Amino acid sequence: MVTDPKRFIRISKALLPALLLLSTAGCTMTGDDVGEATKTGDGTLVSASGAGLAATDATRALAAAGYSDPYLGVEPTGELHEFEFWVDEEFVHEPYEGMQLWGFAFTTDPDEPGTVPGPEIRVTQGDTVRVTLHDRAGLFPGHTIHWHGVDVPWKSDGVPFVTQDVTPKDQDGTYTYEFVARQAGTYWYHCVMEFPAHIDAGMFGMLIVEPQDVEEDLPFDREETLVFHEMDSQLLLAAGWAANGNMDPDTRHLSSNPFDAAEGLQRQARIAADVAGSVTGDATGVYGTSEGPRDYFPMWSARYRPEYDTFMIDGKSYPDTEPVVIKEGETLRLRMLNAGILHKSIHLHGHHMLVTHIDGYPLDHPHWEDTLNLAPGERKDVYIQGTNAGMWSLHDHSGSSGMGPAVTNDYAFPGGMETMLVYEGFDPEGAIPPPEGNVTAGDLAVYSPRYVDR
Ligand SMILES: [Cu+2]
Repeated sequence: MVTDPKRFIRISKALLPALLLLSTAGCTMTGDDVGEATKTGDGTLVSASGAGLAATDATRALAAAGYSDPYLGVEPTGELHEFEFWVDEEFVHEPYEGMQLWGFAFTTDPDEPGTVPGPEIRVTQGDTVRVTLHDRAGLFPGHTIHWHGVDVPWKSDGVPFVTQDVTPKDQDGTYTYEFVARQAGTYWYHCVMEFPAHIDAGMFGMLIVEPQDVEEDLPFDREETLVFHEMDSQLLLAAGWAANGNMDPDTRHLSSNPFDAAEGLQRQARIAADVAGSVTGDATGVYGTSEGPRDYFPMWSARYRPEYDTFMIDGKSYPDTEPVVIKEGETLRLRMLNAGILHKSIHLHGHHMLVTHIDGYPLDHPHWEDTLNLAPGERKDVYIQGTNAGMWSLHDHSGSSGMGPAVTNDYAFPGGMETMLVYEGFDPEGAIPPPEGNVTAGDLAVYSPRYVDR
C-alpha cells in the first residue's frame, strides 16, 4: 500500500488531550496492519524498518495527531535495484574552460571516469536499493556513502568510524549498503569521509524515489535536477599536484586578477604543507607544531580550510552550465539540491517558483517564491510554469565574507552558480552577441551563444 501524505491532516494542539484519551488502546501491531493504521492516524506507530512498534502514550498521541512519518508504513515492493560503485580518485574536473582541477567522483564502471554529480539513482517507493562500494583507496583514507534523508538501517548509514570501517581492506575492499526506499521524493547520497572535502571534490549524486502512486504528486510536464556545490580551486589544484604530480597550480589555474597572485602563492604554500602531510601520513605535517598530533582516530586526516572560489551547478560553472529548458504553457518540476556547505539563495528571473516539496516531503501548503533559501544538504522541489518566453537568469544570489560571490569564477563576475531558463523554440533575436577576440569579465556578461543556439 501507499500512504497518502495529503490525507495527513494535522490536528491542532487543542485536540491532543482528547486524542490522548482515545489512544490508550493496545499499541503493538503486526507488520500487516501497521500501514493502514498509520494512514488513518489512529495512534499506532511504524518503525523505520516497517514493523509495528510498541510506543509510549506520548508517542502514540503525537502519531494520532498526524505527527508520525507518513512514509514509514509503505510496504516493500520486492523490487531489487543493485548498483556497483567505484571511486575515481584521479578525476579531472573542468568546471569551466581554462580551469582543470583534481577531484573524486563516483562511477558505476571501474574502467570509465567518474562523473559529477555521480550516477543518478531513481527507484520507486518501496523498492530495495543495494549498492556495493568498491573502495580502491590508495593514497587516500577511503570513502563511504551516506543516504541523505533516507531512513536506512544504521549499518548502511555510511558514517566513518561509527557505522563502518573506512579503509575496508579486511572486507575485500567493498562495503554494501542496502535499504528499502520508503520515502518518496528528492534525496541524495554523498561520501562522509573528511566531510566536506570529499563532497567538495565531487562525491555526491541524486537519489530520486518516485511515489508508488503518481497521483500523489502534483502533475508536471518536464523534470530537471540541479545540484549546487562549491570548491576551493587552489586547494584542489595543490592537492592534485601533491598527490598525482600532474596538476600544476601555476599553469592550470586561470587567474583573471593579477593582484590575486601574491595571496594565491601564500595559499598554495599553506595548502601544500597540509596536503603533503596527508599524502605521506605524517601527522606532524598535517597538524603542524601548534596543535600537535591528536589522540583519536584518524590522526592522518588532512587539515581542510577551504576558501571557496569555484561555484557549480551540476559540476559546471557559468558559462559552461547547462541551461534549463521549458516550453511555453508547460509546467517544469525542478528538483534542487544544495550539496555544498554554503547557504544558497536561488533566484529565478521572470517567474515565480511554486515550492511543493522540502527534503522530499510534500508541503501541506505549497507557496510561491522568487528567491529561495537552500540550506546545506537541503532539497527543494519547485514547479515553474512557462508563462514568460525568453531567456531568464537562474542563479545563486548569495556570497559571504572571505568567499567569492556565487556568480563568479575565481572572484570574477560572471560565472559560478548561474544558468538560464530558456524557452524551447524561443527566437533570440535581440540577444546581445558575444564579443570578438579577448573575452573580459564584462564581455562575458552577455548571454553565451550556447544558449542562443538551442
Ligand atoms: Cu570519499
